[in-house]
Amino acid sequence: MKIERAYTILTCPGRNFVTLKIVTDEGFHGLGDATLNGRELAVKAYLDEHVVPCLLGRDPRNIEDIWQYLYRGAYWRRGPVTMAAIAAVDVALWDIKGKLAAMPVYQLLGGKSRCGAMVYGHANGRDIEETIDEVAKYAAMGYRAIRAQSGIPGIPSTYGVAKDKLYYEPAEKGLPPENFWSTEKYLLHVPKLFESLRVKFGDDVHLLHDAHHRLTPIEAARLGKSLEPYHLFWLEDAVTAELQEGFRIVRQHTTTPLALGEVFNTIWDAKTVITEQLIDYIRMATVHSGGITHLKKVASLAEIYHVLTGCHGATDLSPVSLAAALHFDISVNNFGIQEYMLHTRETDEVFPHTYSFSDGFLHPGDAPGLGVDYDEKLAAQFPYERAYLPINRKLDGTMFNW
Ligand code: EZ4
Ligand code: CO
Repeated sequence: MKIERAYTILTCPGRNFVTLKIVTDEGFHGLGDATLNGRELAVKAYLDEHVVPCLLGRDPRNIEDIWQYLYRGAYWRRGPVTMAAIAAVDVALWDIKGKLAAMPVYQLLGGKSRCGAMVYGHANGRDIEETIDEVAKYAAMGYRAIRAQSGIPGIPSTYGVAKDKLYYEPAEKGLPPENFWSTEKYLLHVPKLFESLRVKFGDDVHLLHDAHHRLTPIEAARLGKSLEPYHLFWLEDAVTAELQEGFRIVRQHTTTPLALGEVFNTIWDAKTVITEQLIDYIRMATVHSGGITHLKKVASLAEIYHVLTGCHGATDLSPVSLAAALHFDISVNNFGIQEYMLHTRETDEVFPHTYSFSDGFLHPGDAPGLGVDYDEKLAAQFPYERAYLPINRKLDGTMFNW
């Protein structure tokens, strides 16, 4: 069996997605997500110009060998563009293998470890009252776990607090918008938010929060400590993690569980925080971390250090990525939770899929492969539009993290 054709398809049904389609000489095809928010065309060119020519004629069943060929063979290792390109190939090959075996991908990964993947939804409001209303909506929809973000008094706009509620989209068309930030105001506000949420919703619902890499280790330690009475499921991206050792300081001060890794690309990015048990949840996703093949290795390392998985699942990860995550989630033993943001109706129509939500859980379905298809005709109606994540400045104008 040979790879006969492989090509990328770009579409923008509300936001940009890059998808790789691999077709075999026996008529099977597989899909892989290659979307890197705000840098989409870089991954597309990497695939079109440098990867696809090397794939033609290869046996699509040799997933591990093709992964190593693309990783080691390039000489230039790691990085989000490279690893997203490798991920797209890898996930498409798992999709093909599932179809060949006439099995859903989770069966190839060891079968089911649980009936479904618990997900968390995104509730965000301009202030505490509006955030409470949003949390109530997710609770009413059956969510067991809800991430809560609120605007901060005295700061005009905050990343992670969207205008569009249910279909939250982090990127904006055109050039990057600018947000402003004050750590002092943030650290005073967040404990008040979670105190109000516990008073309103009680102790049962899992509450999560994302700090989007904006704190220093000692500030994160303070936040974690001040949130302990509200027993968060996790505090995400408390500190940027280029310096993994920074998490030692956070860890020694607080029992609030820590989640990290949505921007990581390889196991090396997570090595110190996992092996020193500095985090509780690893957020890496197939699309930005070399696909199912690499994420399985990350999960195996994490498992022996009591770290659970919590895959990134924002709207800039396509339905192909979400499906790949779900097959992974229900098969590995050390699954923790899955992020879930609803895609727009147009996106769901471009990517018809078998996964489904019920009672706070997502289920991948039992179709052979990933269970996701791609409507190329419909996709062609939504041409690419340049869009970026916002940038963030301190109130005095200093460029800051997100
Ligand atoms: O900022 O997916 O936890 N989720 C997040 C997301 C990310 C975007 C970046 O492209 O932090 O909203
Ligand atoms: Co995040």
